[in-house]
Amino acid sequence: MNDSQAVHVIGAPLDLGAGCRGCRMGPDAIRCAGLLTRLRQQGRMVQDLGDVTLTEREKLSADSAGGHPKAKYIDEIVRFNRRLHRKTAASVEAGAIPLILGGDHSIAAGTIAGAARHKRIGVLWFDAHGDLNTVQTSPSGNVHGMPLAAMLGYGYPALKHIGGKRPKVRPEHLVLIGTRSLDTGEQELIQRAGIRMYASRELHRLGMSEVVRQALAAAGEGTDGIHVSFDLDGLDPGEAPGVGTPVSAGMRLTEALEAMRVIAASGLLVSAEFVEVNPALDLRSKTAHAAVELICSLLGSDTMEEKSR
Ligand code: Z70
Ligand code: MN
Ligand code: MN
Ligand code: MN
Repeated sequence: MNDSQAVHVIGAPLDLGAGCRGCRMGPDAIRCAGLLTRLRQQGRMVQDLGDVTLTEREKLSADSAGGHPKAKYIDEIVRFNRRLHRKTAASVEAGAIPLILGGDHSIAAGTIAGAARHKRIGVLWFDAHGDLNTVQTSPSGNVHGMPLAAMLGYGYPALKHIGGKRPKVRPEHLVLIGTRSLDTGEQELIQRAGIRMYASRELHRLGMSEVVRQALAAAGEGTDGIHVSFDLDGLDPGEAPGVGTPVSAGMRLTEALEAMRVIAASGLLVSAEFVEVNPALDLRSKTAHAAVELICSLLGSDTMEEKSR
C-alpha cells in the first residue's frame, strides 16, 4: 500500500451466514458514521463502488436456499461470494485497495479469494472467533463460522472453490489475533495445521505492536502482501456492543488502533474488510464509529497527515 493508491469501498450486505439478522445493514451504518468524508479528510482518494446484490432473503428459507442442513443458506452465500470475489479481484487489478464493509464474516470467502486471484496473500484475522469450522465440526450450521477453514482448503466444496480450487492462504501465512472463543474442531485444526494465534492473554503480555510486528513477519514472509480481516467482535463488547456474538475480555479499541497503524506503516496491505457490525444491536452507532476509526488508522494517508500538521 502507498499513499497514492485509491481505496475502493465495496459494500457486502450479507447476513445469511450469521445466527441473527441485521448485519446486512452494516455497510450503510459504517458509511453513515462518516467513512468517506473522514478518509478524504485524511488525504486518501476514495471511490464507493456500491453494494454487492443480495437476493431478497424474504424469498429464501434456510432449507430452500441451502444446499446443506449443516450450512444454512449456503447456496445463496456462495452465489453472493462469487460476485464479491470478482469485484474484489477487479479492484486489486486496477491498482486500488479494496475495502469491503460487511456483512457477516462469511464474506471473507469472497474477499480473500478475490485478493488471492493474482497475489499470494497473508492474512491477519482479528476476531474473538476462529471461523475455522467445517460442515462436519460446526455446532451451529452458521456459515460465518466457516470461511477461514474454506480459505485454507477445508470444508464445503462450493465455498472453498470460489475463484479456483487451490487453497487461497497457506497456514504459515495466517495469524489469528484476539481469539477467545474456539470450538473443539477449530482447536484441532489450529494444532494440526500449526496456525499462529495470539489470544487475548498473550496480547496483553507482549503488547499489540510487538504482536503485529511478529504477525506481519510471518504472514508477509514469501507473500505479495496482507489481507486484514477485522471482525468487530474482536473488540471488547463495551467498545463494540453492536455485534451478534459478543465475547467478554476483548481487545481495547486503543490497542486495535495501534495494530492498524503498525500494519499501515509496513506498506504490506493489499485489501481489508470490517465485518459483523449489526446496527440493530448497536448503541448510538458506537460500533460503526469504532469501525470508521479503525479504517482511518489503517488507510489514512500519511503524507497528508504531515501536511496538515
Ligand atoms: C461458532 C460457530 C461466530 C462470529 C460467531 C461462532 C462463530 N464458532 N463468528 N460470530 N462472528 O457457530 O461456528
Ligand atoms: Mn468472525
Ligand atoms: Mn467473531
Ligand atoms: Mn512464507
